[in-house]
Amino acid sequence: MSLYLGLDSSTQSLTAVVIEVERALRRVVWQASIRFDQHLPQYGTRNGVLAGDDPLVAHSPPLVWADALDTLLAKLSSERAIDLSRLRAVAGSGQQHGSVYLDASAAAVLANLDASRPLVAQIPGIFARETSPIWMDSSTGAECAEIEAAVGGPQALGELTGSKAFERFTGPQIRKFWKSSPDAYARSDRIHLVSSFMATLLAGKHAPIDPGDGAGMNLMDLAGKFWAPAALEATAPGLLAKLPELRESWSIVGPIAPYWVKRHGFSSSTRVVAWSGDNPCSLIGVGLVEPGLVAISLGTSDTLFGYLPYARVDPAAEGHAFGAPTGDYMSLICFKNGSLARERIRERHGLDWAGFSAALRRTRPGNGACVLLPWFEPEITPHVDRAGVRRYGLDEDDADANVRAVIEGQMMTMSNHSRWMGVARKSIYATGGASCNREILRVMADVFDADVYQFEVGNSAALGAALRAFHADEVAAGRQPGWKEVVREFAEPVLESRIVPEASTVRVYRDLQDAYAACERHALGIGEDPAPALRRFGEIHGAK
Ligand code: XUL
Repeated sequence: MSLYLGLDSSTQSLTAVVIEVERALRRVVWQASIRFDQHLPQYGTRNGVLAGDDPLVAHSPPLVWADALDTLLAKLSSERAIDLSRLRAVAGSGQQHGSVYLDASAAAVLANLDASRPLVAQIPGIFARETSPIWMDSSTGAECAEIEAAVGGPQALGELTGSKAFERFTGPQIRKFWKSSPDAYARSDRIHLVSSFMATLLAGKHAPIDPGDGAGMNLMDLAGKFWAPAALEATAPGLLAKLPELRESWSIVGPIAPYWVKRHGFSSSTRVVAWSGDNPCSLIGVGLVEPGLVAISLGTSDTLFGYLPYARVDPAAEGHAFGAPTGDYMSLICFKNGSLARERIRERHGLDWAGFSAALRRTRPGNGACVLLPWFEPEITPHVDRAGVRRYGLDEDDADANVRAVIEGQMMTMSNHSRWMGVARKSIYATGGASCNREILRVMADVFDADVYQFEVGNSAALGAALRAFHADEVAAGRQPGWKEVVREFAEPVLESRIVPEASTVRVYRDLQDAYAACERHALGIGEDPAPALRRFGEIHGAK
């Protein structure tokens, strides 16, 4: 019986999913999570991020990710839940865009770790930069403009790399680092993504970057899947020599390093597979290995994504084309104000999740023409660089109305800003932490006019990583398993979970779409007062 481990190094936690794959039996055998704030409080993170003075800056300590890896693998081994000698391969998923800067000592230190001492006691000296900018950082507006100008404009950069310049993308972050700390940049021997850094720790040697995560850097030629010279040149001097290799998602980095074998009892034949981004891994974890469906992940960020057989770039330049772990492509659009916005409303009104759901049940679709734009943090889509929640016709103290408004606002904005993807949205696969909440998914079904399905394993990124480990191990053994066969039985939605849209509510949301878009344009400073549009909506569907 073969076992495969998938790890998901996300913003707030590290999660493991172990799967067992046999011809007749396919099942998840172990799952566990380490939450950074709660289990490793000594790093001082809040929701996985370090506090700072500048609201546009978001950094995390890479040591917390390394510590979580040691802690989680110790748990896997000590619980004796699985027979580690049967673990054939491990792959992983990392929050996208975040970068880790290692100096020239890293390779030797990681290859010679002492198994009698914790990992984090041995690696503080390998970093050329103590903290890592992560995807929530939006402090690189100037660098985005400079990079776009150098390659011939946003459209040209989008066509080359799959996205125009985005503040959280790794290239603009590297450029900012080079400009502000040229000496530390010069000392950076290797610049990893979160994904390739974690794979490096497991393999004890520098791991490659895959095209799924590589496309989130504004540095990779999307069509050719190689580092794009024009983008590198526009970003920082000498960058090519500092980047890991780009290799296919099913590449084997090597056997697991002796540290993990001696310290936690892993088998020295366990293979480490290249890691990818969390969204590319989720694509596999929800079984989107052919065109025609979209998934929505409700996590720290909310993302909407779909498989693409070819690279299709967003003409409105709000979204992205990434590589997919199948070797093809995926489209994605990201909303920063996901779970943290839902939690802010929940906490502000003293509700638990049951109370939050009850408020959704008590309130009417359309919310009596009360609208909320949930920009608790600067937003990625639409681009908002100054945080500030905007309310239209909505009393800040009305708990029920604010609960419905935040969910309707999130679903409206996802629906409106994802039309460019040009994929059918008749069925939506819901994943991520909040996808267990059926009241939230009811709003999703009605706003998108689509059937919505849930999955048994909520963490599709970790499951997708485990499935990728299985796939890569098969490829390494000389077999070529089809992706439908790889995901069979694991990444299939629970059919009985289907939520069907209600025709009368779909009509309400169709009418709200214009009023919502008017609020958004007004809040962005590019549109008129939306009061008349909201009044018209209220006259038809009822006002507060
Ligand atoms: C995607 C994005 C986020 C991160 C965090 O572009 O920025 O979804 O991957 O999980």
